[in-house]
Amino acid sequence: MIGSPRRHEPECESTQLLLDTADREGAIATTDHQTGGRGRRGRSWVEAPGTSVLVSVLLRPPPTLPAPQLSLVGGVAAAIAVEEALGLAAQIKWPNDVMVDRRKVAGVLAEARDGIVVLGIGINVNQTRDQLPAETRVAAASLRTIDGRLHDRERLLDSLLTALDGLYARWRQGGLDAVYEDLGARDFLRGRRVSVDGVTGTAQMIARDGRLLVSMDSGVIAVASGEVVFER
Ligand code: BT5
Repeated sequence: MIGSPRRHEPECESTQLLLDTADREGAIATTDHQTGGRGRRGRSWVEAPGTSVLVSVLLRPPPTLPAPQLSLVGGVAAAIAVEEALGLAAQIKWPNDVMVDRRKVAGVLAEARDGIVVLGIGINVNQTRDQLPAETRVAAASLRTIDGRLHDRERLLDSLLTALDGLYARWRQGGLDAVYEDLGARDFLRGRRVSVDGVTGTAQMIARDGRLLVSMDSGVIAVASGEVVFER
């Protein structure tokens, strides 16, 4: 079961650093504030203390399954938790952003090391507009800036872990195909003009293997990883 044991620190550098190979699968680390929160590719994740869900989960995925798919699995879990809290639809912007109203409310980071994957999820919950980072490539939002209400972070964490537990079990059994219905229905980029590492085209869909299909003048390419900028 994902969620225990749980280690909570009032403050830490990053919850990603609180778990290691000695922990058992499903162990989680949480905090109220990170001084060195991590995004992908050396970027940072920033939040005002006490406003967010910040959690890392230790997973031991079978070596036969592509670990990068876990960022999509985590994204679906975060989207479901956000939808339960807001009563609004959330989307997944491939490969790791959770969007509501075209704004990023959550980010996912899957870090593989020594046979384990540490899956980190950050959800913006109770930040005011002023407390959200301003200079982001994708505009940021919190649940509070979306519906004007304060949300219970522990309850959100609970629904996140429940969703992740179910999705991860399905993924272990049947790969991305087994969770694809929940993923494909929330594909934010589908049909949008995008640039992937400098090349422009139209995003078709997240393929069943987790790659992003983009149609370009030269044909359809499948992108395994990269930075996607959407234009409209
Ligand atoms: C992510 O990276 O979106 C992954 C974020 C994962 C955070 C969790 S929190 C728990 C665990 N512990 C950690 O240390 N990390 C994980 P990326 O796609 O690279 O997005 C990072 C970019 O998003 C930054 O460069 C900013 O532009 C922007 N950003 C930073 N903080 C943000 C926030 N709170 N809300 C929205 N955007 C943010």
